[in-house]
Amino acid sequence: MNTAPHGQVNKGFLNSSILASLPSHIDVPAYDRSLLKAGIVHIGVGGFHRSHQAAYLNELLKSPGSEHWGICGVGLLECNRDLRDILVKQDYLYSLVVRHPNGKIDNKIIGSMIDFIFAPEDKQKVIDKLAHSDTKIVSLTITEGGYHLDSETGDFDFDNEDVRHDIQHPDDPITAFAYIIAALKKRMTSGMAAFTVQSCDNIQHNGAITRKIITILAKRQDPVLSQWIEDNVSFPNAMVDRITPVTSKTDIDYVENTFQAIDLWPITCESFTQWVIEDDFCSGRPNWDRVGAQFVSDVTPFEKMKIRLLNAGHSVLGLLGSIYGYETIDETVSDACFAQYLRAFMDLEVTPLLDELSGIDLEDYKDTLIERFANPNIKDSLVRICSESSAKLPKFLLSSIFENIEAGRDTSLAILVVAAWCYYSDKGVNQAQMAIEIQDAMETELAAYARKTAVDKLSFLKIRSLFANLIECTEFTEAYTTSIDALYSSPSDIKNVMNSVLASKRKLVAGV
Ligand code: CS2
Repeated sequence: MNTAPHGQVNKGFLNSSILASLPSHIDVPAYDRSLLKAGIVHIGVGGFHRSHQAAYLNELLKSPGSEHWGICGVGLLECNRDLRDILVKQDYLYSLVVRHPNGKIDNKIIGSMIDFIFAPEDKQKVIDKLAHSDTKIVSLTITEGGYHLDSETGDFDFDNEDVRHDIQHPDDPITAFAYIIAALKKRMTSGMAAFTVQSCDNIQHNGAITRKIITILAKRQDPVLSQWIEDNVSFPNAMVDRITPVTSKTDIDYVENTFQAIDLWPITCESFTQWVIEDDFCSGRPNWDRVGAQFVSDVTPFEKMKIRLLNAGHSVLGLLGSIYGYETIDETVSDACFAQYLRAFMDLEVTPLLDELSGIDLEDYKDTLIERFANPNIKDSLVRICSESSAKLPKFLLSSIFENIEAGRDTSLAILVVAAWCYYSDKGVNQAQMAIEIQDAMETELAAYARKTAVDKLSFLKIRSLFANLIECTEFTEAYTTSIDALYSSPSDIKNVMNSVLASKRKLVAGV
């Protein structure tokens, strides 16, 4: 994150004392923040949490009656130290700049967060907060990688170093799951009610998966605790959506000029927002439906639609666009070659996998997605989109590939994206030979396997924890080899490769 420019400070730093003096067009929290109690403890206070859940609560708090639904943020990682320092300095306030596609901008100060605990400094404080009687919901945005799931088995990775530590030292937690288990144990032992664990990550069945992880981990410690969790804790599934780019210096400067105050970590996001939640909360919940969220009994079809179209669509544009040399999603999708490829991928390789959803017209949904991606006021970098692809692609893209192969359907458009991921991991440069910034926990392993492609075309697929048994599937490997050959023989023309894969696909669909 960039910090605010120093040395030009005649504006005040954002905090409670200057709210009343901000320009009148800024939407400031008009509610009394001193009355709020932290009914929600949120682990993983990234940009997305601040543009989404915290923003929904900010709207809800504008009407009286929800004062017990303030948020206490928790940062588990050493890299959350700056965020903690900034939030403390700003009385946990931050600016949210909502940019509509037509150029309209909503400028807000979000006041729903009232505390923040930085775990590396005081782990017990986090456990005590989770176990506090005010805490009714513990919500999570710990990213797709934070769930430590193996693509091959679908199981939780007990070999992960942090997980191994947590099993051996349950009183000195590292992962979010171990903190939650320690707090639930405290609640069970002291006869308190449980809290709801609410995942807000882009994983299908995010609640069910969180339940499974927490109960099996707890079982290793104490089967009675695990059973108590099964019986008392609810884990609602949810579909979450709002595009939130990484904060840039331009965003910081915009806030300083428009809000006439210095916010060291503002958030910018698109105007679209969606939250579909299973109504399963063991200790009560805010009335999020009063401010636009939707409660349903089964979120599965919504999650699948969003993850397989939006998130996978992002990865399609991100990997192919990076190789071409684009830097943001809006510039990539404004290129007709990429827009057509994306649309064909959505129509031909994802739509057939989706269930009917009452009230949602899939054609409109896809049109809206392309408009959202094209929002020229949201500069969402391809570096962000491609970051942690090793945690994202299995859930966003490979799951559709597996389902299509299983159903005997061609999936060559998605297969080119996997081949492009290999090429991107191997070369690390775009077609103009400029370095691509790759951020991935598996970067070294990805590069090592990808670099053997010249001598073994299927080398990349040997990373079984990602690709499971795809290497044994000829429907996959034939199309993959064609794409690898095309990419490696004409590396300077990704659009040509995309057009030729798309043309073959269209012929196949037309039956010619
Ligand atoms: C993105 C998501 O990380 C990614 O690859 O697809 O962060 C996406 O912007 C959000 O899920 C939108 O709701």
